[in-house]
Amino acid sequence: MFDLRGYLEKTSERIESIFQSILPDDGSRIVNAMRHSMLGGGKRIRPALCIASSESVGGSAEKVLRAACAIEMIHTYSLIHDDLPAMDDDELRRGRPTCHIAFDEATAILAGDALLTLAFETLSEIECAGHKSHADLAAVMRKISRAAGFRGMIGGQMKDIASEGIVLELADLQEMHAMKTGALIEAAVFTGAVLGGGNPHQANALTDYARRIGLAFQIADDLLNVEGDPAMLGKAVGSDEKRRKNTYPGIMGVEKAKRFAEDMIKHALEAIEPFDEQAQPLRAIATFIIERNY
Ligand code: GRG
Repeated sequence: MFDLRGYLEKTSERIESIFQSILPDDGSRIVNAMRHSMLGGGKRIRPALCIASSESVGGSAEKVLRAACAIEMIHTYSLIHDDLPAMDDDELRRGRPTCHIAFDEATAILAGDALLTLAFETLSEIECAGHKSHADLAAVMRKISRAAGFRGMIGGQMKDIASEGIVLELADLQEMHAMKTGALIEAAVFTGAVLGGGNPHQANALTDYARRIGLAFQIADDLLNVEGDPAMLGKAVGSDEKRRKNTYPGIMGVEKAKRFAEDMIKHALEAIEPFDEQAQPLRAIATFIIERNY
């Protein structure tokens, strides 16, 4: 059986080591805040997906490590800003004080901005080696930029805020989450496929896989906010109901939401059925997404 725990631990070590080399400790307040949020926590699902996607098309982890680290920086920036008093106002993240609690609000805003910009600086420095063309790298940067921006994560967050207290239709909820959570997950898988040397046919199948696990990931996140253990999650639960947020369990009930997520994972696995055993990490991550308790 595939050792996903070991795979995620190794991913975490790799990402932390790359990040330490990109942003060594210089003792400044802004770097301390960036390092506080980036190091020592988080499942590292997005970088793991990027690496696993590369491996599934015969590429290596090394080929995509810097891009995977850049994607984790963008994700971490979104968590820092999402935790701010103007957003979800949370004090605990990844089992530690959120950035604005450990530092202060202004520093947390700047640390998020600095991680976002550092991510794109890091992407721009990826060497155009082997068969990779500048057009491939540009496609990756475009995909990640769109996923992070107003057509993706930020647009989804805006819809989320605007719909607090209003009951959404399922299709609108799905669109909101495809933007807020799904787009960056899809970008991580796409990046691995392209930089790993996959062909367009493989990239399409992997995109199909990514869209389905992205949706299941958000359903699982919603379910954990209802049923999860704060000690395991390293963050508070019950906040969605308090803020009258639109969630899958809220709209369709806990049991139906669970079945919906299971269905999504079944279809995701079907999308990558033609891939060989090198896609085992992708298969294990898909299953983990709905079975996780953190
Ligand atoms: C620009 C002011 C400003 C704010 C931006 C972009 C944004 C705020 C928020 C994005 C919304 C967001 C946080 C989406 C991600 C939702 C989600 C499921 C997060 C949890 O991801 P995990 O479980 O976390 O992968 P770990 O800690 O394991 O990395």
